[in-house]
Amino acid sequence: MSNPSLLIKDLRIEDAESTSDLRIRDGRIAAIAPRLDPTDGEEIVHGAGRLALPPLIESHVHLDSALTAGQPRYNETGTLFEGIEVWGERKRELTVEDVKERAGRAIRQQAGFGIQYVRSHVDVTDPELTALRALLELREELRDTITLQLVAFPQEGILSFPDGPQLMRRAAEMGVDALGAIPHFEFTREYAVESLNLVCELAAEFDLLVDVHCDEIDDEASRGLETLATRALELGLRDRVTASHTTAMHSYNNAYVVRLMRLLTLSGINMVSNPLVNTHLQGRTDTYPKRRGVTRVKELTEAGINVSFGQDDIVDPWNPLGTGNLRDVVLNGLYVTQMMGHEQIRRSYRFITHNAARTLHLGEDYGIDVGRPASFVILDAADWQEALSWNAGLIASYREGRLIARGTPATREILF
Ligand code: 17E
Ligand code: FE2
Repeated sequence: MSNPSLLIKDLRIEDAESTSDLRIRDGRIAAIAPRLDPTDGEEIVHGAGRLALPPLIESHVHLDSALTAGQPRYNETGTLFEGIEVWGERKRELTVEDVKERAGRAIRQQAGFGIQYVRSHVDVTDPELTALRALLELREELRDTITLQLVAFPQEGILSFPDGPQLMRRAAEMGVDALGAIPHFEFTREYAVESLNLVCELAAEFDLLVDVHCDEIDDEASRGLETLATRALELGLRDRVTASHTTAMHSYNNAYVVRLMRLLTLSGINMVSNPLVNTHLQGRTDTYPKRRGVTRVKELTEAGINVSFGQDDIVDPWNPLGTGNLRDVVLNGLYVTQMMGHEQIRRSYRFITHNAARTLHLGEDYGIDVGRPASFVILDAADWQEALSWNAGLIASYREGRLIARGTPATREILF
């Protein structure tokens, strides 16, 4: 048959009250209706009332370090800073093959949970830029199946690292999607400000996105975010800029946050929170009470600022556990930010779908709608609350009409 189409019956699309049938033709969604009758020779799949979501999006992960936990040693203090030291040791051993093999494995794990879009930070504080070369190759090899966005991430600083500014420019020339910074790790507040100015200007020059590891520290005096948001506003970069982590915002005084919220709203920037890993890394200098160290997701969301959730790490010096499954991140995120109201839970899949799509600038091709590419996932649950509670497995992941990952429904037998 020259023009096969596929009819999937009985799917709950996002948070719809009732189920729909969905037709895929030529890699696009051709129709959605409460009931569609099969055409001649059309293949039929029974959705059985299961949940369909737009593809899941990992908006913040470090694939260059994925699956290296214990190499050469474990991070026993659980601090960000010991993680950076351990990674600094492992980094000396990197080869292109090593990075591609681990990152490729991690991406396939992610795909098994329904992820199709991944923004990975890549450490560029390496004169050889080995990890970046590896991930640029992987981005090309996977391009038809998984969208990989790469952020040039200066793990050991820009102004505080030998040739840091030149390495950022080289990364921009090599074709990264976004530029990062790490103001709270620079030697001085002045360097922090200068590094943010530098990446915003470089991003404007190369027409790149910006995604900064911003104020990932429990220091209430760490205020990179106000500088980043101001540059985003004044250079007109606006929602092309993202502030990741912003854990210091947990510790800011409320009077300052009121002033900051106005600026954040004006600037239009996106925020990414990594609740699972930051509850592990932050609060490490506290005795009791011990801070949670997660940015103010509830208040930001209520103010209309776009927030997504990321995994941050998969089995590396900053997170010894994890699989890449974003469900764990959303579950932890809702508990730790106390976003446990009924509507907050119902809408929480947006942290790993629509909100993340805005941050990644995926545009009009993203979402389950007639005329758009037939890219979506089916999870083994009747709705999102059930998927979240039961850690529902993936049934199918379609990318432009092509099945790229699948699973079988989990069964349990209670033997009494
Ligand atoms: N590097 C960093 O600076 N912060 C993190 N959370 C990770 C790596 C995972
Ligand atoms: Fe990170």
